[in-house]
Amino acid sequence: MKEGQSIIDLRLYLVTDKGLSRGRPMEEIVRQSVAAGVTAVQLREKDAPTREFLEQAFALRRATSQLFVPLIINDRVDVALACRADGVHLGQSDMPCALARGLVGQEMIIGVSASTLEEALEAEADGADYLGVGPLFATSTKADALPATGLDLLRTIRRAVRIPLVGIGGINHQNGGEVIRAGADGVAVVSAIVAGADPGAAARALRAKVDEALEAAGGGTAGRDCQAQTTDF
Ligand code: TZP
Ligand code: MG
Repeated sequence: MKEGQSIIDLRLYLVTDKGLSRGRPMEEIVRQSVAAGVTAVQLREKDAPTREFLEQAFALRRATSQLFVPLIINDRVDVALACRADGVHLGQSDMPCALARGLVGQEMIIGVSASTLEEALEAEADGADYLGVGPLFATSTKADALPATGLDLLRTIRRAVRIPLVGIGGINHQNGGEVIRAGADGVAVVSAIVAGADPGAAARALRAKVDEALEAAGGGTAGRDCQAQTTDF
């Protein structure tokens, strides 16, 4: 990868949560929000049995391929491989990044969650393609979320690693710009889009803040020279 080039456009990264979708099909929320500026989608299914997780993964694989946005699967390397996702996102209690890399090969994107500088450095050394840093702000979306780290963690990690960073946790259109100004290449959001009465309007408002902040910062790594990795399906 060339310096300053990212393999995934992280500017506005939608993370799904069926429990917050007010009964609306996730494909519909994905379509509306991608049309309004979401650049990447992560399927996050914390409670679904494997069969159900796979069904949702194949449904979102079809939708995201049609929409030309990458699909990342949360937690499960096997589900990511089975549905030919563009990537997998691993937390600190999931399969270690280095082992996952051995299974998925060099082409698949691997994202890793980091809540400390040490975790960030380790993930980069282990071959992660991007980091999800947080929870930056208080959130009720993740049951076992650590206390909010604040933006200083993001600033510290930005200075220490070269791979793209996405902030996560309690991000909305009011604080999204600050997250970019603190060094993130993009923002990952669940409730601000998924739980919104109008997911498209929420995505549009967030994307405008992200773009404004990236523009002022001279463009983040994810915002320039992105190579589309979307798999045909
Ligand atoms: N990881 C850290 S915080 C979080 C995850 C999955 C939840 C973020 O959800 P929200 O609704 O955007 O605060
Ligand atoms: Mg996980």
